Amino acid sequence: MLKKVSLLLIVALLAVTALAACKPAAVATEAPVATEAPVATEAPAATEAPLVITDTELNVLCTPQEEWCQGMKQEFEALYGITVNYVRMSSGEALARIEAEKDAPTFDLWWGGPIDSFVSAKAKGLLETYESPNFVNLRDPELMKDVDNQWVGVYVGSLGFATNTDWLAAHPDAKAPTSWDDLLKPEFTGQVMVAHPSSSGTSYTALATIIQIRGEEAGWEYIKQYAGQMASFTKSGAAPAKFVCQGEAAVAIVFSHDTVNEIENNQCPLELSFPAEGTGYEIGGMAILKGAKNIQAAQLWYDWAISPEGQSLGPIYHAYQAPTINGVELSHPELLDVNLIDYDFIWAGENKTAFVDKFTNEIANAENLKQ
Ligand code: S7P
Repeated sequence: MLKKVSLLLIVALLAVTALAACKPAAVATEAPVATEAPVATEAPAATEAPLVITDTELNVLCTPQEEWCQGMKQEFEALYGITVNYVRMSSGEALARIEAEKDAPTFDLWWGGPIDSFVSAKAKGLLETYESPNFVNLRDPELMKDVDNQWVGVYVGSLGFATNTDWLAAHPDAKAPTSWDDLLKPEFTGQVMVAHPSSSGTSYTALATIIQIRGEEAGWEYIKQYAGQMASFTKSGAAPAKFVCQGEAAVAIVFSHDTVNEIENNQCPLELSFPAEGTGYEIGGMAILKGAKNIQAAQLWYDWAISPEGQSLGPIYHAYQAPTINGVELSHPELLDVNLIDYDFIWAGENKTAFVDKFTNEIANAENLKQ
């Protein structure tokens, strides 16, 4: 069940793979295009007629951190001269919104958030099929792309624990947790924070990880005890690291790249650790939504987001997830050099509604979540 994804393997893969053939679209838009747009790494063939893009705007539902959403918007606008309107929402909220709007969608494209939610959205008939020419760039197409081309992976990140080092200094007998069982220790009662799985993809990744490691019966038993250790549940997945940074609790369960961001850019006194018996990970997804009005612009973003140009932007905006494509260096390869479980994204996505309902109805409701 457990699978070690080694740094060496990833680095070797990246090393042996030459800069992947990015197939940028030959584009002619009606809107002004930046004159120095670094679109083409390959000149289009002389006979190839440029694709005429008539869309002038793109509506993006953006699930990663705000700074990265804003950065991607600006980069895309500068490159293609298409206005990007985006709204940032956590995964659970995003899925609920897409479902509620399925007959008249506001958004054209959904970018980011664990693919469990995209698997769930596909099962509900909410996603459009698109076969991107840039699928050839993917490091592991079998894992990182839907079999029917309804979603694709745009980044990878591991789940970890972030412990406040000032709290550790004030509690010399306590240590940063290095197993899921450590979270149940008496010193952590009322000192752990995680988001609620109904709103957050991060938290759902933690829940599905535990059930995959322990099996349904023991997993749910553990989850009941784990929920009893919480100081509170938050709405957004990355928020617990911010609250723990401020000393509101001792330990946060968050994606490890979000902890790195808090340490490196916000001077947070946090120690990053991982459960030695295995931790879950996310593949951040992307999909064009059924009924999208600006389909050409959505396809342009889609191709760009799985090109080396699009995927090398993350660290500029303090996003340290690993790329899903060849030809882009990992900013923090150590975050994947941990004991990752062989996370079953399809199983997790297909069970998402049932597991979230069970958690909400039987363990902790989603009222009064911390923002
Ligand atoms: O902050 C980046 C990130 O951790 O946010 C996404 C996250 O799941 C979205 O927030 P929610 O947990 O609130 O849904 C991750 O995909 C991403 O790596």
